[in-house]
Amino acid sequence: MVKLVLVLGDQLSDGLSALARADKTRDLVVMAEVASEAGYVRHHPKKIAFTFTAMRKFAAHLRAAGWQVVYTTLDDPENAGSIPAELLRRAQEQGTSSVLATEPGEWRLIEALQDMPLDLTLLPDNRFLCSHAEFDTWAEGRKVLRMEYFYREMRRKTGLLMDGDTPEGGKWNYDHDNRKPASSDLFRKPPPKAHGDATLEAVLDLVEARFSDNFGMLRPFHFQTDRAGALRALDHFITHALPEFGPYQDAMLEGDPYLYHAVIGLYLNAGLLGPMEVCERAEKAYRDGHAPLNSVEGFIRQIIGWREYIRGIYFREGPDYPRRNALNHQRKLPAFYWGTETRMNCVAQAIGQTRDLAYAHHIQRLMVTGNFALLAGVNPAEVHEWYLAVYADAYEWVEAPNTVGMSQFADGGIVASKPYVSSGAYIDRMSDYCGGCHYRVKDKTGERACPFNLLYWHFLIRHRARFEGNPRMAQMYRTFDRMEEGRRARVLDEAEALLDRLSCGEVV
Ligand code: FAD
Ligand code: DLZ
Ligand code: SF4
Repeated sequence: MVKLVLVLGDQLSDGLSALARADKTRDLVVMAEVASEAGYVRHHPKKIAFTFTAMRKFAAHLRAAGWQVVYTTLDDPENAGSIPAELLRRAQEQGTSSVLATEPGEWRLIEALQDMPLDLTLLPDNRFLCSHAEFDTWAEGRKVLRMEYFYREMRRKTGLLMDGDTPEGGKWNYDHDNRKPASSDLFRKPPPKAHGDATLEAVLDLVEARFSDNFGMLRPFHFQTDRAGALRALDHFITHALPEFGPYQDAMLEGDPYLYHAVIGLYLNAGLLGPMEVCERAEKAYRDGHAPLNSVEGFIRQIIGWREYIRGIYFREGPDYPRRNALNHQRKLPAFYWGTETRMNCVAQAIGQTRDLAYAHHIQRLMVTGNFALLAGVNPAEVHEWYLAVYADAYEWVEAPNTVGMSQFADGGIVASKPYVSSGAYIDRMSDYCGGCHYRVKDKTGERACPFNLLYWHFLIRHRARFEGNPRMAQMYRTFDRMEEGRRARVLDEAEALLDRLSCGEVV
């Protein structure tokens, strides 16, 4: 019997397990642009355009390679609206009930596929380096699941940057050589822009017609949309940015959204690049003397360490993970996350860039927008929905543990050993944002006091019972307790007043 072979919008890889199991001469590949996937959050228009264009080009690529592909566009009058409904429609059309699929990256869709009245074979996603079983074996019996130890296992498993049984250079982690602040003469050639073509233009028109109310600018559209383009972006990164990747990972600079970041997350997550090929290219750059060890190790750690670890947590913790709220934060997400005015320059820069590019780098996500939401006590489910919507690389398996766990501490400390909170001083040290801000980063109280300064103490004090005993936070509590009493009261009162203004929708 003919089998339907499902290929989702983030499964655009030749070696996908469902394709590997199928018979090209008999089976039928099913791909569909559907309202349910395009609308389960209000995705950034650039993310939708990237996904649809890359899907259409991958379908053409499969056809050229001899596959039979049935492809449903979003505006097809027969479109059944969801992935399971499309599979049912195609199953009836073809007189089959057999479906081969690679496990989707979201519980939501896994459950929807399992509920279909069709004979489903769900295969492991072979594009990751660590299987669910391997992750569980590593996690079993450990009190805490720290990424650093997982990462060492992955180095041993892949052999990347290994010198026999020992890590290259004698150390596993070279982060102490990294974390340089931004200086205004930092300059990197921005990633290559995609050239327009008929497929992209048709999708841009469709997305403009259907999703122009979503937050985010569709044009100019700059992402690559096929494997050849993704490989060009990777080449560009290895040549122009990797050598400085380590030192400037945490830097932020107004007007330079990318600095020395790779800007390949969306290609990796959609399947246009594979994690091993990316890391092998980086390792070769080191062995050829083109990039130093601290940068290459730092980059490889993000991919075989963080990326695989985060996925392991998502699948190990189960479908309720995105709804966790360990700190019982209930505030609504402030409107400025969707582009209304804010006087905080760092936040305005990170969100403005997100609106224009569907991209912000890790420290902007963690220490600016994430930090503010955590300090202000925003409901993590709303923060999660925002991050899932606005970034071109966002899928729940990777976004939720980063947001709910790492950034909002809403999983109670599975991913992060302490909350990622900071006052304005951190942002000032790592960026040039504060110079152009309405607020004064040096002011701890008063009309122009930096909101991060006020809310930092408010956060620590309202969660004192939970965090005071954490050895990594004890010093912060001692610092607060050493402040003069009147000053302590003033800080907390002003923080309360700021939160009230936020609740009333005043510009903050
Ligand atoms: P680089 O900084 O150049 O890093 C190279 C690659 O390493 C990335 O492309 C990515 O594949 C991987 N990587 C780095 N850090 C992480 C991490 N913490 N988790 C997983 N992979 C990582 N990443 C996503 O891919 N999708 C998301 O939806 C996402 N949401 C995030 C939400 C929050 C609140 C935070 C703090 C981080 C989030 N990240 C997410 C992780 C990280 O910010 C992005 O992977 C990175 O910014 C992508 O840009 P880049 O390709 O330039 O990455
Ligand atoms: C992100 C996305 C969007 C916007 N649209 C589609 C779509 O129409 N069809 C599809 O197959 N996939 C789409 N995707 C990617 C899916 O949302 C993704 O496969 C799941 O979230 C699982 O990770
Ligand atoms: Fe951000 Fe505060 Fe600096 Fe303004 S002063 S840019 S709000 S850290």
